[in-house]
Amino acid sequence: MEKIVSAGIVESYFDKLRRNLVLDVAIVGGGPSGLVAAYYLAKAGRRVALFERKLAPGGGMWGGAMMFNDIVVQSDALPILEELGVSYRHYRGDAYLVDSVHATAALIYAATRAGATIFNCYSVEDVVFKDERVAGLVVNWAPVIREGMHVDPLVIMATAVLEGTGHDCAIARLVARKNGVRLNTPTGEVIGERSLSIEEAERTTVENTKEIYPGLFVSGMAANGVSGSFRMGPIFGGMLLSGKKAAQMICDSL
Ligand code: 48F
Repeated sequence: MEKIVSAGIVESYFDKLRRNLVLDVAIVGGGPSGLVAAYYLAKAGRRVALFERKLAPGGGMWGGAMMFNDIVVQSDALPILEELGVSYRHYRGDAYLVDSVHATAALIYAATRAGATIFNCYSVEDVVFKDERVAGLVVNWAPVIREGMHVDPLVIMATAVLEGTGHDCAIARLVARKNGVRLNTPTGEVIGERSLSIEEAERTTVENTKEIYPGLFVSGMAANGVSGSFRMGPIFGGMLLSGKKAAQMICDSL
């Protein structure tokens, strides 16, 4: 049994990795917007993989607000919760309550069940930049990056890259800085997020979900970060709608 267990894992893992070296869409970050995008892209029949640097995908959704593990979602995002099998209950006005652990687990399950592959413990450290477009990801083990080990990365080629890295928007930043290019933002650069303002932030998260450079799309909090809009705290309707919009835009562009 010992030999079979190890052989099975090694064979299966490297087969999975080999099948995902060339993708339609590579998603950076397994927060709610990236997971929802992965679900809709896989459902549309695209070859999509998501790269998450932590052990558990889910980003900022697990912990609710200050580790009180409930989140709020508004009515316009309820059809997404229903499609993904997430339970919710009405609270007041346009606020619906969702158990954040249940919701995060459901998003991960829905994305993988639809056919998206998730590679956890992968850090995206750079992009492939070819013919003035983003053409893939440069990836390494997250612990290699954390330890500062001098180990060269691998490359994943992709027709489109979606950045769903949350508040840092690190991928857009490095694309602009390293290649001296202007992004499709009001200033041509990564502006950085503003303070908290819920209604405005929720609306602009969806509005700012777009292709910011040929081959590079942004979703979720990264979309607001690059375009200089507000943060919103533990309300997640905009994240879900942003992921769905990103998937639709990418499908249209492929
Ligand atoms: O921040 P995050 O949850 O992304 P999101 O979809 O959702 C934002 C909300 O959680 C919340 C909010 C309220 O609505 O504002 O913050 O915008 O998840 C981002 C994920 O990306 C991973 C990171 O570990 C997290 O799980 N990530 C970030 N940089 C990298 C990365 C990287 N370079 N390589 C791989 N994963």
